[in-house]
Order: sequence, then C-alpha cells, then structure tokens
Amino acid sequence: MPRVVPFDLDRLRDPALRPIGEKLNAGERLSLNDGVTLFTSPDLNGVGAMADAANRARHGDRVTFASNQHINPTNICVLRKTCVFCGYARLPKEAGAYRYTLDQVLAESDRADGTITREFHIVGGLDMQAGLAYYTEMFRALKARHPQVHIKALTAVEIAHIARIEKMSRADVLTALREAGLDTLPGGGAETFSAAVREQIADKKLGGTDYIDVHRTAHQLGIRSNCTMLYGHVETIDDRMQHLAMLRDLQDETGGFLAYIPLAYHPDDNELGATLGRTGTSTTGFDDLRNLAVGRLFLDNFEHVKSHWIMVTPSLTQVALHFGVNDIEGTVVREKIYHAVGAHTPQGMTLPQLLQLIRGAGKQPAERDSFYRVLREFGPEETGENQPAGDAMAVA
Ligand code: V47
Ligand code: SF4
Repeated sequence: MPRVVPFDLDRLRDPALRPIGEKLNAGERLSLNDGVTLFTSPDLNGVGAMADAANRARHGDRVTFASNQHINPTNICVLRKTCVFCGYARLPKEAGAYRYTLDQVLAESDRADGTITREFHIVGGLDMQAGLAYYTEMFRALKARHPQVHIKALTAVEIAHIARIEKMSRADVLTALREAGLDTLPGGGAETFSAAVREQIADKKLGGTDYIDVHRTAHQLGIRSNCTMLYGHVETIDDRMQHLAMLRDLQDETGGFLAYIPLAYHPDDNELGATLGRTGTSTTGFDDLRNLAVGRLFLDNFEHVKSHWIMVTPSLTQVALHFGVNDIEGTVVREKIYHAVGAHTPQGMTLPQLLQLIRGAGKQPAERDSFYRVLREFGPEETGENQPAGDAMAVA
C-alpha cells in the first residue's frame, strides 16, 4: 500500500513531475499515466530523487544481498526457436545441449568453495525429459546434502511446462515440488506481458495472465515468489506500464511477491539482437536507472526492488542504490543465461566485493536470507571473511 513519502518538491526540474511528488507527500497511489510521465520525463534526477525518498522511507541506508548460487540444470528447451531473445537454450541434438545428471547437479552445488551458500537459484529450459521426478529427486538430494540451503527454483513458465507434460494441475505440481524441498519461485519468464510483444519475442511462451495465474496459485499455497520485467527490446512505455500494473494488482490481492527485478535485455548471440541490428549493450544507463526507479515508485506495495548487477554492471548498480534500489543480486558463483547473450560482467562476486560495492555507494551492507530477514550487518571494518554461516543470527 502507498505510504506517505516526505519529498521536497523543489528538487524537481520538470513541472510534469510535481503532481507525482505531491502524491508521494500525500501517500496517494500513482496512476498508469503517472508511470508514463516518469518514463518520459527528461528529469531523470527528479525521478531518481523521488524513488530514493520512497526507498529511504522503507529501508534507510541499508542494502541487502544474499549469498546465493545459480544452477542451470538443463539448457534443452522446446521454445528454443520462438524465444528469439534467448541465447542460452538448445534443441536436444544441437551442439552445446546439456542436461545434468543428479550427480552433476550435486557436484555443481559444491562449487561455492569458501563462500557460504544460503540459496540455490535453479532455472533452466523447458526440457521434455525433465519432468516432475527430475526436479523432486534433485530437490530432495540437494536438501539432504545442504539442509540449510533455501531452494528458489523454477519459473512460472517451467511450472506450467511440468504441469502440461505430467498432465497435472499447476497447484499439484507446486505442492509436490514443495514437499520435495522447493521454498520459493524466482521471477523469470515474465518478459513483457503484452500479447503483441510476446508474439514478436516469445511466441508460444506462457502468456502474461497465465504467468500471473501461476504466481497467484503459488501465493495461495503459501509459496512466495519474485517477479521481473524484461525491458529494452521492442516494448513500448505503455507495455511496461501494463506489465507493472498487473504485478501491482496481484500484489494487492495476495501480498506474495518478495521482490521486483527489472531485467535489461542483452542483444548478443540471439536472433532478436541480430534482427534489431544491435550488439553490445542494448539498454542505456538512463533507461536502466529509470526502470529501477519507476519500479520503486509505481509498485508501492512491494518492499524490495533488486538490481541484477550481472545485467546492468556493478558500477551502475552502485548508482542505482540512490535510485530506489535496496537489494542487489548476491554472490551467484557461476552465471550462464546472460553470459550466453553477451554479458561481460563477472560470473560471480565474493562477499568482500559485494561489501565494497555497497559501501562505495555510501550505504550499509547487510546479508539477508531468502525471505529478506537480515542475518548480519557489517561494521565499517568487517571484510566478511572467516565468518562461518552457522554463526549468523537473524537480527531483523
Ligand atoms: O526470464 C533471457 C532473461 C530471465 C535474455 O527471481 C535475458 O531473484 C536479457 O528471471 N537478455 C531469467 N535477459 C532470469 C531471472 C532472474 C534473474 C535474477 C534473479 C531472479 C530472481 C530472476 O532471463 C528470463 C529472461 O527474461 N533473459 N535472455 C537476454 N538476451
Ligand atoms: Fe527456453 Fe527460457 Fe530460453 Fe525461452 S527464455 S528459450 S523458455 S530457456
């Protein structure tokens, strides 16, 4: 729900932003038109200042991250030909196609040597050979080997795929996965909800209302989730606002979303990038900051807005901490999806590097768990080294 955000209107250079600043001061909800104004105003600093005020009202100077590890068990995907923005997927017999055995997943889960992993983030392709049993066996084995680790796994698109191939309801699939160890759902697969956009970039993929429906079902079962929006491809400002409105509506209904994460489209090594004639970085720093800031302002019922430093770079993420962002992607360890489409960022960050990033922006770092409970705050001299996970205590 919107809350009163004290904001000094004199900080705004664009008069069109004033009514939005007034709404913040009055604790009023922003409209779709307000969102369009935020996306189009030339006064990015004004937009950022409002988002910063909204963020500070909730989180002060605290910036959180999780010690997490990404695992992508299969890149085989039935949508390989129609998700034209994806550079990660392969057809079963194509060069580079892989599906991990259980032993390979377990070996991958042991890779975070020296770093404490508290969360596995597990997503992959829509693989006909990776049905419910593949994942239930995997989750059970991971929980047996790493009992303290939270499993955030399978996008709404993957849940719907498993339900389809197993001829089960989505609720039954979610229940069976939870019994096997699934804790929360990640936000991937949302792309941009607009049917016209999906037809161009992700034809045949689960539609926007179905994405919302899977998350609603999960929330009703008590499984919380994240949500995303892929921007910077063919979508319009109206498409972005329609997408954000659908997320805000579901959050009003269930309160089940933990965080919103805008994802910057990367054009390398994928068909869409070639069609659009783009290489290198596709989105501008302006647009990246604006998407994060608008997310913070429009999604007034979301507690957390996360910057995915892998996609927008660690440097821009530092700036984003003053544009409404209170959470950053964690240690990650080994990232594959964006590194298949031209990301030049590191594949993971150590705890000391994350602390340096956050402190360098004048913020106070805190490690959190997957439900955003703060596990430890770091004093100015603490390096994060030699601090075993078992000693961590929930402090907030
Ligand atoms: O849905 C695929 C995106 C997403 C490209 O929930 C691309 O905590 C850019 O959702 N350019 C999956 N993006 C990743 C994801 C995510 C990441 C970090 C944290 C969380 C979370 C979720 O990756 C896909 C798609 O939108 N993606 N290809 C590309 N060329
Ligand atoms: Fe498959 Fe996901 Fe890539 Fe689409 S984005 S082709 S569903 S792996």
